[in-house]
Amino acid sequence: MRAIRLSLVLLVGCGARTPLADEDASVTLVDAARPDRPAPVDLGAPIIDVGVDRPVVDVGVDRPAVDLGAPVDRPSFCGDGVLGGGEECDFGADNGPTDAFTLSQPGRPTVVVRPLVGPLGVVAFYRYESASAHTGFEDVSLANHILYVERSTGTLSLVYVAGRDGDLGLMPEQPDATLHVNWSGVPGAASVAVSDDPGELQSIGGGRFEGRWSFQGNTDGGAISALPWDQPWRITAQTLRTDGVTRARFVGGNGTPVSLVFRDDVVLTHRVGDLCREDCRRPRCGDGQLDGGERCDDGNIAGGDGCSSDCQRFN
Ligand SMILES: [Ca+2]
Ligand SMILES: [Ca+2]
Ligand SMILES: [Ca+2]
Ligand SMILES: [Ca+2]
Repeated sequence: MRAIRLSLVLLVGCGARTPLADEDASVTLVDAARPDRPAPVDLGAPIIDVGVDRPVVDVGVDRPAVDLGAPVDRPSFCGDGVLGGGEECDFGADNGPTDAFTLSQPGRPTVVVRPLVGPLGVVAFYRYESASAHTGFEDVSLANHILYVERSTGTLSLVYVAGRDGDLGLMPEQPDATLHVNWSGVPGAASVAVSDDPGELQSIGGGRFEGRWSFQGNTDGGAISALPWDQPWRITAQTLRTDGVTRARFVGGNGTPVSLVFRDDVVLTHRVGDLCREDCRRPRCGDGQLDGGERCDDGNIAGGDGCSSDCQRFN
């Protein structure tokens, strides 16, 4: 019996929880441990940036003056407009193409062209017969812009011819055509050498010429001569109205004719004067490039081979 009582005591002892000093006091203890908080700070109204310019505040930091010393000589380069070592010329932004003749149309790359050199005077070259031209470049519905030079005299002309002579018996025949073309920028010395047909190509003053053509089964056109070699010029051909002509090309001395956008302006530029290439080299007679101031350049400075030693004559 004693043993049983002991067990009971032990069981009671193990199952009984020792009470905390004060169960309800735990809340009170936490509160008591919290430090005193400072009184809330009044932050005032929020600062709203309404975008008002704030004055620049001079914070007054003195920057030390830096002595950069004497200017340092910079090396010259081609295109700086200063003639440097190894350069034959340097015109700065004016360095560029030196080609005597270039052809351009809006939105297309500029191409270098040369005149077609022939033995005939321009009137004979045009060979106006049966109300038509017979240069050999005529074709149905095709307009040719030809830059032509007579070999013996060096006379430079702009020839324009559209259509083809029906009397040649070639088919198809040139359909009925109406063509209005204006030229502007023609140097004052130039004049109409041939009009196909008479009166249809004429000077209207101020460097302007106009062609007003109607033709059926043949050609219309003409020639403007003599364009100066010794001054720069820029001639624009503007096609205003056309029926019966649908294609155009430029014919020069470079071999293959240059196809043109028929209705777009055609600008032929002649360059001359003191010229400097993009690589700061001067154009030279005999370098094979027809430069401003030259009438020919066959790649040598020998005469009697079609281009004289000074690039001024076709002999
Ligand atoms: Ca330079
Ligand atoms: Ca005619
Ligand atoms: Ca040359
Ligand atoms: Ca030569």
